[in-house]
Amino acid sequence: MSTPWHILGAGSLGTLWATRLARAGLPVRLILRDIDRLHDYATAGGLTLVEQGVASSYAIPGETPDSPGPIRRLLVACKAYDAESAVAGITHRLAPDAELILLQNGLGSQEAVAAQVPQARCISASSTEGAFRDGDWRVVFAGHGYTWLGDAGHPVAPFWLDDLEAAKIPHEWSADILTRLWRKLALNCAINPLTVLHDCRNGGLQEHHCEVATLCAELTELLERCGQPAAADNLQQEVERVIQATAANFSSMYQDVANKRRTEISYLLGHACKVAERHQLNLPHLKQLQQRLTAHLHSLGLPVD
Ligand code: NAD
Ligand code: KPL
Repeated sequence: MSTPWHILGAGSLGTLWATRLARAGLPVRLILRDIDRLHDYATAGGLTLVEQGVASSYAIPGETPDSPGPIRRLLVACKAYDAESAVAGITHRLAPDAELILLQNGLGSQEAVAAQVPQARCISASSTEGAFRDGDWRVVFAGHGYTWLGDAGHPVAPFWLDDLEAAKIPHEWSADILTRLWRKLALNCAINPLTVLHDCRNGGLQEHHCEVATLCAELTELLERCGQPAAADNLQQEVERVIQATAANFSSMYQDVANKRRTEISYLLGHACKVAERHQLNLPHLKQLQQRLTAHLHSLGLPVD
């Protein structure tokens, strides 16, 4: 029998992965936060994936961090701010050859998790797939995309990419995953906070062209300074392309704020500002953006970290 996929975080992306892997006949196990969540899940009877309006349910077995048995392959599908504490709860179960796949957006959480599990191989992922929850244990597949996976310290692709192939999860092994993560972080820093502050869809930023251009210039400087010139390449053009291509959409940060959910600010803009400071790089507009966003979140009673 092939190695089970343990999924930590039964939210949007975790469910999107779990259901597709299960549909392909692969062994999958969900790790729920605690016994109450496990009971709740057992009552629901499984996870439901809604694709093009059609709902399919999968009775994937659930467990808690305290369940017995080793974990050899773990998909960490929590938000960036939860990843470290969630992994801390299952480290005692990790097999010596365990592999972790980290689905978190932004940067900072991957390093924190890897430091916690020095014996394990940590693979970072950057995904453009889109999913959202429309009920408990129920996820809508909202946007087809791609997931890049890579391991900055070890360029050889794992054999289990075959499982993703079988599950029809579009993916590619990336030799420069850090560049991909930085590029996405830069895009998110140039777009997401401004959509929150200007209360607009991504396309609304076409009216704030100068502000976007100034941020792109500072982000380019940052990427070049921290050894990511490829991520800096034509950043402004790419940001403008994404703004146009996703003009009708609300950014993920906009949606988090609109739904009164904690944002991943610390792993996006916060991380960019922290790295700039480490390099003694003065990026006044980026810093001001962080201050404006922090003040805005604070005024709404949302966490600022
Ligand atoms: P989500 O909030 O829908 O799901 C996270 C899940 O993790 C929640 O169910 C939460 O209860 C669970 N969780 C948190 N701590 C836990 C713990 N200690 N034990 C067990 N479960 C725990 O989040 P999401 O939208 O799936 O996003 C996950 C990551 O993927 C984020 O970093 C996000 O930015 C990134 N991402 C999401 C999408 C998307 O379309 N949803 C797309 C690309 C990237
Ligand atoms: O990834 C995004 C998000 O909303 O988080 C895009 C669409 C690229 C905007 O930054």
